[in-house]
Amino acid sequence: MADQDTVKYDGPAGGWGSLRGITRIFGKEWPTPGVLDTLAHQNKPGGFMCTSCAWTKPANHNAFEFCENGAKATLWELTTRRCTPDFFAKHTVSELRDWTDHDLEQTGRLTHPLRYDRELDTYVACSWDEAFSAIGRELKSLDPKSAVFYASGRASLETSYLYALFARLYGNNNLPDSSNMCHETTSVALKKVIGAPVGTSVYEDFSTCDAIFFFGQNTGSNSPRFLHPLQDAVKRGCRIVTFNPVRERGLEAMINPQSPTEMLTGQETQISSYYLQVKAGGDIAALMGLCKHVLAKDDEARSSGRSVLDRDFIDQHTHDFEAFEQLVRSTPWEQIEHESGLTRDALEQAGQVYVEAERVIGIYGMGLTQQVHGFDNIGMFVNLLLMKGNIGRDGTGISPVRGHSNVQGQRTVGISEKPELVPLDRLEEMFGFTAPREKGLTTVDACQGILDGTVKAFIGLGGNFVRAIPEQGAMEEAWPRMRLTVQIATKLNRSHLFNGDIAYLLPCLGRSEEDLQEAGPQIVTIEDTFSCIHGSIAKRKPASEHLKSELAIVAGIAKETLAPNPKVRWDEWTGDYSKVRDLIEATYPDQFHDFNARVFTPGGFYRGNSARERIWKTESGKAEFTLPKQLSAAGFADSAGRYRLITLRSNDQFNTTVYGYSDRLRGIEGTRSVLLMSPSEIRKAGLREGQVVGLSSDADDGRKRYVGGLTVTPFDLPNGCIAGYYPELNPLIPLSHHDQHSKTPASKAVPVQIVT
Ligand SMILES: Nc1nc2c(c(=O)[nH]1)N[C@H]1C(S)=C(S)[C@@H](COP(=O)(O)OP(=O)(O)OC[C@H]3O[C@@H](n4cnc5c(=O)[nH]c(N)nc54)[C@H](O)[C@@H]3O)O[C@H]1N2
Ligand SMILES: Nc1nc2c(c(=O)[nH]1)N[C@H]1C(S)=C(S)[C@@H](COP(=O)(O)OP(=O)(O)OC[C@H]3O[C@@H](n4cnc5c(=O)[nH]c(N)nc54)[C@H](O)[C@@H]3O)O[C@H]1N2
Ligand SMILES: [Mo]
Repeated sequence: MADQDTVKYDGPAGGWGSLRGITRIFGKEWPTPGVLDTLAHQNKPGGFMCTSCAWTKPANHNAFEFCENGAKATLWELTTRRCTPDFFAKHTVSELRDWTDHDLEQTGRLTHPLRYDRELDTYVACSWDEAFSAIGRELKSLDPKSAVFYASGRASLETSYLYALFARLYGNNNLPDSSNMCHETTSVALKKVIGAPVGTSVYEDFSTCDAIFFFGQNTGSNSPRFLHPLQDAVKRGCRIVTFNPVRERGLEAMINPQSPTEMLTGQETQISSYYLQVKAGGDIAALMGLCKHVLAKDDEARSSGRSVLDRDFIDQHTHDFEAFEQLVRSTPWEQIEHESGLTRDALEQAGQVYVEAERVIGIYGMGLTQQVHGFDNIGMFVNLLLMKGNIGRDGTGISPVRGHSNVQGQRTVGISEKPELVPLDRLEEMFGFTAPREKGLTTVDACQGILDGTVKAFIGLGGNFVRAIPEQGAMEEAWPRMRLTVQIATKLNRSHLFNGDIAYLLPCLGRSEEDLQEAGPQIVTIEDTFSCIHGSIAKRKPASEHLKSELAIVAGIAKETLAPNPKVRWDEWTGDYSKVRDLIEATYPDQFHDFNARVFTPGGFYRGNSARERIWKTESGKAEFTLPKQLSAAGFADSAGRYRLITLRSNDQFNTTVYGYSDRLRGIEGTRSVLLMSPSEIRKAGLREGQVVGLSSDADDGRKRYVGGLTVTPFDLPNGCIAGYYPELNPLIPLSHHDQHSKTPASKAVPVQIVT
């Protein structure tokens, strides 16, 4: 229930608010001419593929197939502001550490390759040749195992393939990706239980499903174009059930900004039939409750000769059902209610939607993956779907909504610290080398290595690693102890302000900018959340004549680092990306056959998924039921004064890129330094609205971590849970606080105390 005192936005998602959001950025960013043309072609076949989220780019697209956030991302990239060497001549790097994330990126596009000058404590312009040879020289002198090659999920399939190849030719599998902070739980859990590391639904499934269960994914902010098929589904009678501690407006109601009637009449569509405010970390218990209801209904049905469970599917296609059934039956409702924070009644009502639906899709996001027992969250969600054969049938499926626009694709073409997921034998044959076979470093391992001094070099292909990771205080201190740090980026961010002995900041083209190489303008490709591959072609004039493409930068560094090898042709590949697509096809012939010919397939080409065909590449050869050992996903015990902190994104940010200070959908304006708390918790803690407080870590390691200056803001949240913004609260997350199987940092239930 919403509390009267709660700050909240009563408007729907989409609607006029989203248009105002776009026009505000338009005013602020002075985008280059031609930006409207770019937006008109955004996410359409033969057009440019947005750099914001990984939502699909359908063949039967809308007139404008971009959302508020996609438009913001494009405008942010096509700004006329420039961050030049003159800017750095006026500001030291130490001084810039006091700037906000917003202000750093607001300086505009980076224009020149830059070297960090320690004496001047600032960046100075250098030549590309200087940068490449200095980086190559340093990498050659280091043990390859001590270097990390991070990627943030945006770079194309072509660049990503070559980046991963470079790391392996150099001698390591140290290829962590933003996915390691995000959906790595998915890659590990789904691989284990259904034998495929990605979701099984495709876009068309949304037109035939009868129910959609949402766990911890915030569609309105993070994948707004998904609201269109959702709205259509609701209109044809599909029921939506949401589990989320926060009442997110996008999952409550929406107005389609592309429908003149809806815009003029204010007619909104109610999205969720049931909205259950589960406790942060309470999903294993909530899912257990749903499964318990399904079993109870099956017992009833069986007495009259019917069945709720899909017994044929369970018998033929799954493993360990009996043990799972026993676990569900023996778990008492009181425990489920306690751990989920939900009543039996509410869970039974939601469970009944599942029982009655013939075809169900399970959607999830960071609410499930960023938990200490995130693996079990996903295992339980799959359990629920398996009970009624809701995987591998039209209109069904398990469907993680991926984050960065090409994060899934980067994993597909080899950016992975897990050598067993990469066809190393084939690479060895193609490029005549011996590939490293030892496991590489995840994000958490890389952080550990930087802290203990074993990691000596860090190359960042995009992203804002230092700001996105946990344990930010200690990490910022340790970072400068590295020998070499290199960041390939479009805009200045906090990670560029912590530098190793030798440090370079290399500016690259954005995806909306024309990429001219020897063979002419180049196409790049990306993979969306439904495993569809899309070509992207960009026409805007680059922000500076000194920029290079990401692919050319990777090739430039690789060439200076590695010994010559006639099978490795960096210049040829840089001159013509279609040759890199040929390499991808040769490496993954089943998924990427006829790659160059299929680049502009409307709606993308589907690279397939075995689990969708009910082929289970698991240990048992069947889909696995998972038996969680605990009902709480939070991974720590509750105690007096300890809260579960949820770190949230607003619709006015893309990860660490903060466009502005308007969290329109949650009604929080003008500041991000807030502590969201239910009015009853505020009273219980003896606080008052508007009071400025701090948060300190309450992890059992006893280590001091603190963030201050947070204004207590009443907000509709379950008891025991408080919330604030990512990345500002990242210093509070211990490095050891991560999913037990995948090491994804557990940013959605962090143990903290309030300090007054
Ligand atoms: N505008 C915008 N779009 C984005 C991004 C962005 O920052 N801004 N980031 C992109 C990236 S990289 C990613 S990974 C995706 C992330 O997109 P999402 O997966 O939606 O991630 P979050 O917004 O971090 O969290 C999702 C939801 O989980 C809920 N939640 C928190 N704890 C729990 C819990 O214990 N249980 C349940 N059931 N729910 C919980 C939160 O209230 C929130 O609504 O979005 C992508 N798209
Ligand atoms: N507490 C907490 N922490 C989290 C999360 C959370 O929910 N809570 N979410 C996690 C998740 S899901 C993710 S994905 C990570 C995100 O971590 P990252 O992917 O590392 O971070 P971003 O903020 O997406 O990176 C932004 C920077 O990317 C650069 N950039 C933008 N476009 C381009 C481009 O086209 N090319 C190149 N080379 N650079 C470009 C710009 O310099 C910009 O400043 O954060 C994680 N951290
Ligand atoms: Mo992400």
